[in-house]
Amino acid sequence: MSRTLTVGAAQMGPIQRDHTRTEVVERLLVLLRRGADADCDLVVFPELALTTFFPRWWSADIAEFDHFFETEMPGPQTQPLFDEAARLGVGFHLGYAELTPDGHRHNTVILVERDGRVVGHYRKVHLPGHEDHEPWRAFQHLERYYFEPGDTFKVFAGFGGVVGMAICNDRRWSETYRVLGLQGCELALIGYNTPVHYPPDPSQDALAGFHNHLVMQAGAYQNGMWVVGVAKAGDEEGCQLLGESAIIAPSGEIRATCATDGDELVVAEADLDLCANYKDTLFDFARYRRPEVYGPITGQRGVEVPDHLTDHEESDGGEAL
Ligand code: ING
Repeated sequence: MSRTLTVGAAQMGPIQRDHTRTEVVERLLVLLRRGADADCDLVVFPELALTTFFPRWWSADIAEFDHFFETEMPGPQTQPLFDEAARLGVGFHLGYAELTPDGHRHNTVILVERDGRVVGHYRKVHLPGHEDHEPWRAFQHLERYYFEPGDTFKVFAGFGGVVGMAICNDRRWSETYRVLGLQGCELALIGYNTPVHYPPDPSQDALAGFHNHLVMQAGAYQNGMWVVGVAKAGDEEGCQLLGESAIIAPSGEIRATCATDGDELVVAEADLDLCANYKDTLFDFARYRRPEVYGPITGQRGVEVPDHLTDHEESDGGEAL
């Protein structure tokens, strides 16, 4: 029996600081219904899909931004999304800022099955940016101030296969895909809010789109998994966020990508059995991977290279460093 899923990447345009949850949930409902009309089994919403990307601002009182956080999921304002999804029989993935009852703050996503069952949650492991106010920046990227990191990558049984989740900066780290891949992940869902401008190195700005697809296509291919990357895009409070949401096959091919920076749904048929074409051949980890060779990779930049290895003379491979 085919395990083909109809997947919708539900890209969102910008959410401004004063947009209410009710306004945003209404936009999510429109995208969800479009997904249902396209016979989607699963609609993937972005990272922090309920609010503007508030870590772009510094606040000395961290609690000043608590209104951007959800203390329950679903809560009164998000319940309509859960109800409508269950009524339509469409599953969804939703990113949000989580404030736990004991006061911990996480950048979190939830995955909900077509019958309304919560499949699982994930808390962002790789928090980019900086911990303290850095006024030199055109805008802040204070995820390391507002959030505590998650501590595990998990996979879940759902949608007829093995589903994993990651968030935004996680997609830039090859370990993310490999740790999910080693657990048999067939479909990785990755929401993102990516400013096009990168203050520490503006030379990367022009490559933002290239790097976005590069890392997800590589991760998909090298681990034989589908990758669905979904943006919150457009001009948010003067900060341009990258769009180019994409549905990527285990071959690394892009099967669908958004053309706008607004609310846009793109759909693709994801045959989960296609993963085996790669997991059982080229990337048969059990047969070909050499973890005993890799060891606990502890090397780091800045290792002194002995002179004799930098003289560029022909060598017979020489001694290892
Ligand atoms: N955003 C960015 C991301 O990793 C970033 C951080 C911006 C990295 C620009 C590099 C360049 O896509 C989040 N939210 O992680």
